[in-house]
Amino acid sequence: MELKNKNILVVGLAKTGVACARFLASKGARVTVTDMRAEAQLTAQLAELAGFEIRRELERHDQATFLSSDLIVVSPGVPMDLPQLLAAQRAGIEIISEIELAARFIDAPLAAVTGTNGKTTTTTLLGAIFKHNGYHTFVGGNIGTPLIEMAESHQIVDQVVAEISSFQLEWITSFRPAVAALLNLSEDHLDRYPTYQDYINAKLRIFEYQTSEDFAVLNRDDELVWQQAGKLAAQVFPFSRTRELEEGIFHRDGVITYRHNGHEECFPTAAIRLQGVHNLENIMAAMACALLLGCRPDETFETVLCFEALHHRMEFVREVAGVRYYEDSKATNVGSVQKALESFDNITLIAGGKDKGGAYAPLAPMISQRVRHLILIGEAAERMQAELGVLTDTRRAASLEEAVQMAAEITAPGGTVLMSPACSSFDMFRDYEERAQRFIAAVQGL
Ligand code: UMA
Ligand code: ADP
Repeated sequence: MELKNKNILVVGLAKTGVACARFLASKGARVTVTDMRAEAQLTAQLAELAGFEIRRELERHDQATFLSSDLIVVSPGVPMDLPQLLAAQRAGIEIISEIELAARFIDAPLAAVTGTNGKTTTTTLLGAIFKHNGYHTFVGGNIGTPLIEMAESHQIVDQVVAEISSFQLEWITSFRPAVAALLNLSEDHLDRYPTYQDYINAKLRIFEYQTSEDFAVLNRDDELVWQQAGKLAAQVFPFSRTRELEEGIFHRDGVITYRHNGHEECFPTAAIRLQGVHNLENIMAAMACALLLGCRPDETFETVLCFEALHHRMEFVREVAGVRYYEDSKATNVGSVQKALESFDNITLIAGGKDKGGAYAPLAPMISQRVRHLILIGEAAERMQAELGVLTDTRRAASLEEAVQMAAEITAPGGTVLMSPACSSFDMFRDYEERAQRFIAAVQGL
């Protein structure tokens, strides 16, 4: 792809925009960056562009700039229906996402992981497996390091592992992973997509440019995911924790079995540290991707055995007066909270935050069965109370600290206090990490 002297517009100037602008400028393109934020809010980003000749258009998106570009590269946080993008699309201007740009400059095989939940855990594990197998591995994508940073760094890499979000897939035109895993599908990001189906369609694009030489690793136990199996060009490789498979990877009676082309490998699960049924799914998906791309079984499973849970995903904080406190700040949708509730009994659940527009009703059976007390915080509290409040003792708290205090007062010994919000954090916190730290501090203070 020739970039020299092309007029390229980068939309959004956060991590992705900075990395794209630097890469494109270093290739000799005439780069403009545009962001709705003002210069004062972008000091750190602009400092990273120092030394590069890059035009800026801040606090606005000028339609004329979009229309006079040869190519537009869009950050994941910029919605697809931005009027300036739609106008450029109508004018026939090429628009791509950052992962599309990066993939055009990546030679190494690509393993891509998507799904509503478990992406970061699976991607991190898969990266660790490749590294333990001796591959020079780059791990990036939605996990926090834009893929284009790899292209910019000139590292020698023989395997790329990418966490991929629906947002990043919106503007792809050839992105083709050698292996792509779809972990699960449940409602999320309905503040960005008009319908749940639009969100699903965006996610499914991960398979769009695969051919019969590639693999699609699919969750056999997730009906919505499995419905796609017949529609894909890639070879389908299922994983299951409920049924035996002729071809695929499955769990039964404490053993993970991998079957591919008449060959079988067995791995006993007793010594695995990662807890929870959902993590068994993540493990099988990561193992499938690794083994299909040539990793050795022994090294692969050694990595699985050593792998610990990532922070802020159902993490144990402390036991106080016979009550165990867990922090699951990364649970920002109903699907992840459901898995957390499946893991405990006798729960005091602290939930709420910024509403993403989905229904909370799918939590109803688990709330009725397992949640003794529900404490709601944040903007979503009212809607959650309306959908779930009749099912159990439900209260409101004005802050996370008040919620923790309330939980400590009402939870009987033997119970579990779980913060698993089902919402994003931006109404009350900088991000999910700050929400986690505030919860931990409140629990430590009890
Ligand atoms: N902006 C505009 N105009 C708009 C909208 C936004 O100018 O109409 C600007 C904003 O002011 C901001 C920039 O565009 O400066 C948005 O950038 P961004 O949100 O894409 O932020 P990045 O730092 O580039 O982060 C993105 C991903 N962000 C999102 O998908 C929202 C990061 O995923 C990802 O780690 C990073 O690229 C590297 O690939 C975050 C995320 O929340 C963690 N992802 C979602 C999730 O996991 O649920 C999908
Ligand atoms: P993602 O990157 O997709 O957000 P994470 O690995 O960061 O995934 O986990 C996010 C939340 O989802 C955490 O609350 C975690 O406990 C939960 N989770 C992890 N894996 C799964 C899974 N396979 N199914 C459902 N929930 C999961």
